[in-house]
Amino acid sequence: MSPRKIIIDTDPGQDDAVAILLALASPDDLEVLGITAVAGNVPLPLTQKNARIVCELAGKPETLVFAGCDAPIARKLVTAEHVHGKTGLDGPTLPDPTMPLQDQHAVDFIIETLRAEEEGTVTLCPLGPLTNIAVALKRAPDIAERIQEIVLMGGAYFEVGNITPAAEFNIYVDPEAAKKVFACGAPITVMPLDVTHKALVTAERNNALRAIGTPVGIAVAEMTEFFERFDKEKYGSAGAPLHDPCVTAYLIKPDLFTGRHINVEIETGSDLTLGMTVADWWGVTDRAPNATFMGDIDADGFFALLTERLGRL
Ligand SMILES: [Ca+2]
Repeated sequence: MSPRKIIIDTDPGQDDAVAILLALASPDDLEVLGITAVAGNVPLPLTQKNARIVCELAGKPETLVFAGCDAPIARKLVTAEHVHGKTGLDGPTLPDPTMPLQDQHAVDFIIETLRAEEEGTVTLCPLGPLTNIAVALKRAPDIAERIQEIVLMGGAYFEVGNITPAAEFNIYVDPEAAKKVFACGAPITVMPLDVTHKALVTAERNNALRAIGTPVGIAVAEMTEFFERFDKEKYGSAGAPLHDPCVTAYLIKPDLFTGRHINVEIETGSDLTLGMTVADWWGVTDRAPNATFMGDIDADGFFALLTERLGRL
């Protein structure tokens, strides 16, 4: 079977970095057509730079990296330096990238790629606010039916919120974009906090990553140690949740995850619950299902996959 073609849309972010590394470590499973950066955890000049730092760390400087939207569709950008540090990639000391940033705008790349590739063969992997994807859908509505699947990290149901009591960060930052994406009609698979809060980097799991002994293994261990300080304090959990790699792990090994095909709507009107993913987990409405909303993960299997794959870089 030929590898699945993906575009990673991202706001690195240490967990984005791990998601990208997992994809680049798995060329038999995933062909990364390009990486499109968006403003999110940190502003765009840093996310596009961080994406290139990660590609070079992976030893894949030939990867195409594009810069996209620098602000949400209708709101002021909210960032998360309190979690990810000033650079977005705090933890390891990594060199500034020398590989180029592509001239083309990320949105144009997404549109052109979906039009150029055979229909139903390109999967979008949004790991940050959904601005780039929504702007592409708005500008080129014809691409919606050409998308094989959108597999995204965002939202929550049982875990409710992490940036506000009601909302997860990626959806909260650009709720209008999320609304557009969830209504686009393409198959959508969601990795919400309900899943990612079970993908915890315990000391034992982090030791296994460090024990890979390569620059990638050591950098990943240092990244997770950095944002773990914040998460442990916040959640009192055994380790930091590794959000975004759930997306790329799902594409490699979908059996690690279970969920429900349900209706998910995005709150854009209420100040109190802005960006909430109103997920009809219990099927109490007759609204049509529009997303497969994951609820559980085989965390040991996930970390085994991650450790084995990162060891290949
Ligand atoms: Ca992210």
